[in-house]
Amino acid sequence: MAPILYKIDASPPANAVRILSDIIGLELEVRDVNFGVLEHKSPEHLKLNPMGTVPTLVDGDFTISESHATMKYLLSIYGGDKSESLYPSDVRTRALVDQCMFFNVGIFFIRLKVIVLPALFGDLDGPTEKHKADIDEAYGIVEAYLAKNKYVAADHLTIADLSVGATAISMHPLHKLDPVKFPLTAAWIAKLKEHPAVQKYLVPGAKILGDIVNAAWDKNKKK
Ligand SMILES: N[C@@H](CCC(=O)N[C@@H](CS)C(=O)NCC(=O)O)C(=O)O
Repeated sequence: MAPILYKIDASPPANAVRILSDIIGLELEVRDVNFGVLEHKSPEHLKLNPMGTVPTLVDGDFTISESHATMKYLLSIYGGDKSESLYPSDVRTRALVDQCMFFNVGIFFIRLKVIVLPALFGDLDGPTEKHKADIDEAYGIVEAYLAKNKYVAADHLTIADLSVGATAISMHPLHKLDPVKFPLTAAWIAKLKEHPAVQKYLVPGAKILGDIVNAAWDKNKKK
């Protein structure tokens, strides 16, 4: 039976998991979670994932949430010969992949989340100057990683690119990346966008997120 992925199309971390699944040829049964009625905070969903977030994955009798942990799990079980390049076993390369994944969890994605959730579920009517400065700082960190390797953690694509890339591509419609200030990041994003799985999930997902959040900002401005 295919693992079940609870997701929304607009979710960058859910799209990172879906891109990975495509790359390793793993079929997922996807189920939408209705954020409009707070289904992600329902007792049923909280039982699967106490954080009340997507993505959440159910693989038989095993449940895992948090996209970065989920991607490592899927690679270990289903990655086959793709595992070594996507999450290299060389200790230092793997440490650099982890570094980028933790940067995404703790810094980059959070800087997206703080301009999205308060717009959808509160009164935020656009990113403040502080939000924008924080996002630019995070773009600068990605730029510094890319000054060392062709991709964020190595000279080839790893799962770190899927996670950090999902945030970067989804952030762009909310606070544009300046290609003059961050040329390496702009070129890396353009390269990622050529990938068929990125085109299939992330490019449309980022557009949906951008449209929803921009509409929420406009609506909140009129309050
Ligand atoms: N670090 C987590 C973040 C998950 C997350 O925050 N997902 C968002 C959707 S993109 C969500 O479910 N937000 C609802 C909430 O935080 O209440 C991951 O990578 O899975």
